[in-house]
Amino acid sequence: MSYQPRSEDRFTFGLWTVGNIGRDPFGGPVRGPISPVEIVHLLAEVGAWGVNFHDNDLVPIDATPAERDRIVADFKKALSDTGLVVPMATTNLFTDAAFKDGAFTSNDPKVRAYAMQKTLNSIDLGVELGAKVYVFWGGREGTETDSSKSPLDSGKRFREALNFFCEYAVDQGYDLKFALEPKPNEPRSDIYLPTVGAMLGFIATLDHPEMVGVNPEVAHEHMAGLNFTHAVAQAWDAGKLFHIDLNDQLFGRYDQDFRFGSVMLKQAFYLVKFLEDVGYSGSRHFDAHAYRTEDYEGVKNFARGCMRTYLILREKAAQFNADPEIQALLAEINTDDGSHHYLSGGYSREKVAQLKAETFDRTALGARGLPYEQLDQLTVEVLLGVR
Ligand code: GCO
Ligand code: MN
Ligand code: MN
Repeated sequence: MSYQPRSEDRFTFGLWTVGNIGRDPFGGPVRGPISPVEIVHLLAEVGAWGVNFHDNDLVPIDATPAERDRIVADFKKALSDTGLVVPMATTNLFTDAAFKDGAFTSNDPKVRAYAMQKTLNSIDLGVELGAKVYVFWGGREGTETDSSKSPLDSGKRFREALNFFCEYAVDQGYDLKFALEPKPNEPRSDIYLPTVGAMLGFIATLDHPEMVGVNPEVAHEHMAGLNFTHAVAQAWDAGKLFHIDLNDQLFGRYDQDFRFGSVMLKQAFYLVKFLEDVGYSGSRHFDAHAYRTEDYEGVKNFARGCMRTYLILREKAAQFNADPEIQALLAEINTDDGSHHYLSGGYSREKVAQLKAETFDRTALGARGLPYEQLDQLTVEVLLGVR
C-alpha cells in the first residue's frame, strides 16, 4: 500500500494552515510568508484535493477593489493550473481590532453591522470560487468577564445573524450550507456554544435548521477533555456533519493544532474508523500547522503526514473490521437470542404488560464477563502492526 492521497479522499488544507508562519504569543514568525498562489502549488505538490480560506487569507483586509480582482484572478489561475478545488470558505472575524469583543455578539451595533457586511462579501467570494460549505468559527464570540455581556443577548444576536445569512443564501440562489465550529476557549477566556452538543442544540433554534450543520474539530473537543468521536457520532446521527477539522491535541493544553494523529493515536484511529464505517463523504480538512521548528520542507512533511496517517488508519480500520478474532469477540459481546426484540419499534400497552410479567436473573446478568480487555489489546496490536 502506497498511502498516496487521491482526489476521492477529499483531503483539504486551509491557506492559513500550510501558510502559517509560526508566530506564537511569545515569538515572531519563523517562516517567511508565501502567497496564496504558492500555497496552492505546495498543496498540489503534496497531493491535496482542495484548499479553503478566510476572506483575508486571500484578499488583505485593506485591498482596493482592483487589487482584489487581480488577487482572485491569480488564485483562480493557480487552481486551474493545479486542479485544486475550493470546497469551503469562511470569514476572518477575529484578527482585526474591531472584533476584539466579538463580531455578531459584540455589544457595539456598528461592529455587528460591519461583521455582517464583511461576512456577506466573504460569502460572495467563497461562492465565486466554488465553495459549497461556509464555516462560522466564533473565535471572539465570548467573554473574559460575564459582567460585560448577557449570554442571552449574545445568543439572540448570533441567531439573528445566522438567520440573516441563511435568507441571503436562499435569496441569491446560492448552493451553500453553513457549518458552525465550536471551541471552548482561546482566544477568549470563554467562547459561547463551546461544544458540538451545544452547537447542535442551538441549530435547532434557527429559522433554517436544514441549512446549518457543524464543523467539529478534534483539538477543540480535546481542549475541553471530551471524546471527539462521540461528538462526531452525535452530529452524524443528527444529519449535521457538514465538515470536519482534523488535527491533534493533548487534553488540557493550549490550542496546539498538531499534525493529525501525532499525539492521540488511538483516538485518531476510532475517529477514522467511524468516518469510514458510516461513509462520511465530505471534506477531510486538516486545520493544523507545522511545528515552529520547521522550514517549508518541514511544512510539506507535516501536510504529507496528516494525509498519510489518515490513510494508514483507514487501512487499520479495514483490518480491524476483517480480523476474525476481533469479529468473533464483537459477535460474542452482541449476542442476542431475539427474545426482547418486541421492545423495539415503539410503545404499546401489550409490551408494557409483557415486560412487567418477566423475571430477570439479576445476579447472572451482573456475573457475565465482557471480554473488553482482550478486544482492546487486539485493537492495540492492530495499531502497533503486530497482527
Ligand atoms: C482555530 C479554529 C480556526 C477555524 C477557522 C475556520 O482554533 O483557530 O479552528 O482555525 O477553523 O477560522 O473557520
Ligand atoms: Mn482550532
Ligand atoms: Mn478549526
